[in-house]
Amino acid sequence: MNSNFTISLFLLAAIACLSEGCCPERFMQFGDWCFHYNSDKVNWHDARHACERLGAHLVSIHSLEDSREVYVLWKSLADESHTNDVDRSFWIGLHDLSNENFFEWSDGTPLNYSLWYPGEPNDSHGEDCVAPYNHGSNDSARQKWHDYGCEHRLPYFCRRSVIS
Ligand SMILES: *[C@@H]1O[C@H](CO)[C@@H](O)[C@H](O)[C@H]1NC(C)=O
Ligand SMILES: *[C@@H]1O[C@H](CO)[C@@H](O)[C@H](O)[C@H]1NC(C)=O
Ligand SMILES: *[C@@H]1O[C@H](CO)[C@@H](O)[C@H](O)[C@H]1NC(C)=O
Ligand SMILES: [Ca+2]
Ligand SMILES: [Ca+2]
Repeated sequence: MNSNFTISLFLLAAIACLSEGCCPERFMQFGDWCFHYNSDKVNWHDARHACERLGAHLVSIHSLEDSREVYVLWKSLADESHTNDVDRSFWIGLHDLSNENFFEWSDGTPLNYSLWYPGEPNDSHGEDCVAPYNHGSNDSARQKWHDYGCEHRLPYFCRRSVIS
């Protein structure tokens, strides 16, 4: 390929990134973030490592807005029949693997907001990983979290910042 042409393409891509930010391959931009959704069901540890291999982390949630953003995005990607199905939810980055009942986000951000489903977390048989429960009669109930066994296999969401 002609090198001037290559340089022009590179510049065009750089200008596009400057005006709207941009996401690496396999990510889609939504708001200020790049998201990668994988519908393959894997355990929490595999989900965490898959995100890290992509230069990202499992999503963390710091407000009701964050939660809605992720849940709405998930609904647009998942089959309609997956809503209200606990085993079709998705892993997020919250866990209490280090200290029981001390929940932390895998991306290192502080736990400054929580959205537990009533009665959760209940550490039933040692549950240490967190997902939206995806259970209830409407989206505001379904996006609430429950602790769940880390060995369960769920789809997952990775998130990283846009390339600037
Ligand atoms: C909670 O932490 C996140 C991530 O560090 C930060 O962006 C957000 O502003 C914080 N929210 C509050 C209410 O402190
Ligand atoms: C959603 O459902 C829950 C119970 O599943 C109920 O308590 C709540 O009022 C409902 N919220 C809305 C906005 O309909
Ligand atoms: C604890 O939570 C799980 C869902 O995370 C639920 O299936 C289970 O029934 C709950 N156990 C009790 C005793 O409430
Ligand atoms: Ca636990
Ligand atoms: Ca639970």
